[in-house]
Amino acid sequence: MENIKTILGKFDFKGDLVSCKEFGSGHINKTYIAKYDENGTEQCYVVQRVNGNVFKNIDELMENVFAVTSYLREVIKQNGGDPDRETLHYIKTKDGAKYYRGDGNSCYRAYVFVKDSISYDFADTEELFGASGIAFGKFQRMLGGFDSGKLYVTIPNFHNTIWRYENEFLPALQLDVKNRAKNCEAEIEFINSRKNEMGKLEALAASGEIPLRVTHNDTKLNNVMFDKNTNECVCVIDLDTVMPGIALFDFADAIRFGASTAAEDEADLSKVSLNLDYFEAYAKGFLSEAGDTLNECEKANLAFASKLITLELGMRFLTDYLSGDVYFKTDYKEHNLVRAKNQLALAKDMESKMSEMNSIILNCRQ
Ligand code: ADP
Ligand code: GN1
Ligand code: MG
Repeated sequence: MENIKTILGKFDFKGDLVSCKEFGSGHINKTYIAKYDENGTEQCYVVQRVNGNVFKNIDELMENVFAVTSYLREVIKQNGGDPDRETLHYIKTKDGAKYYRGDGNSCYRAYVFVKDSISYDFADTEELFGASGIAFGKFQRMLGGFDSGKLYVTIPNFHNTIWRYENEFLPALQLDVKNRAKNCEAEIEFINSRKNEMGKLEALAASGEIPLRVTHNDTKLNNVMFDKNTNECVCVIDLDTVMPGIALFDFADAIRFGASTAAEDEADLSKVSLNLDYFEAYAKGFLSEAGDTLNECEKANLAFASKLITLELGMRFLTDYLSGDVYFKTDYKEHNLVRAKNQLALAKDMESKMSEMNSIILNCRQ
């Protein structure tokens, strides 16, 4: 495979290369931060190798991200904001292409590192987490006028939980290629016993009660950049899964990741629960921006969606464990099983707190 310096040379970056390091804690792509010196001024760029196993059509993916970021730039300008800081700025290759296709079909794309920004894997305070709710709510609101039908579906059925159950989980369980099903009987039972609720949001979308909107689909806390001096939200990143979708999942995925009392791969399940104060802080932030965009049916399902996506992620991690760890990056042999147990414990805790979660949403709406 080409070395990273050769890849960097394909992009239209300014100045001389000073350093390039691998960076970030994402489960899918490989991210590098490259520092350049342009006549004494530091310029930083993010270069990513896109995971071709996950994203089958990079042309469509890059069309989506260019379309959405161009649209956001205009909205941000109209609102008097700074488009260079408040949305991603992709850099084309020296040949004018949206990405570089290297050896072995590997694809790389680049954008400007958001200056003086930082991302967090865990929010130390509910204020910080609430601020990320404002960021994703604003993202939803700013894209309210963008026709979602113009976007390609980069990963079909991405948050179609019942589809994932029937077409990914059950086949993986039946094949059981690594003979691992015996290690997770309780988790399999937990998932199977919740089959009936997996199709609820899809059914509401099919009946038209929930509309398809432009959605981010991967609203983890570490997909928001904060100002490293003031901790204000600057920009939403990781736009690979921007597609037509159900907006509820953008709220829900952020809760799943950021309102848990433990990391997504914490093995000690006694530490895993939903922090209701964090849930409330995020709901307030998100609804303050996106509240007018969402309809009644969407608002009524925010708490349920949080539990559903947590169940979905538990099922996705378990599917990958059963399949021999072929999708998510893992650091050790049982990593996906630990993640699955963690997510299912969190979903169970949310079930016990569902009426409190619903009351919090009702209060935030008043
Ligand atoms: P992944 O799909 O692997 O999660 P991301 O696009 O989220 O990849 O990038 C991984 C990490 O790199 C982010 O969590 C963030 O810390 C950092 N990062 C990505 N893009 C930028 C950017 N434009 N400016 C600053 N940091 C960035
Ligand atoms: C992946 O790339 P990253 O780490 O932001 C995954 C999400 C999961 C998440 C779980 C394209 O996101 O769907 O929710 O891991 N992205 C894709 O941490 O599958
Ligand atoms: Mg990410």
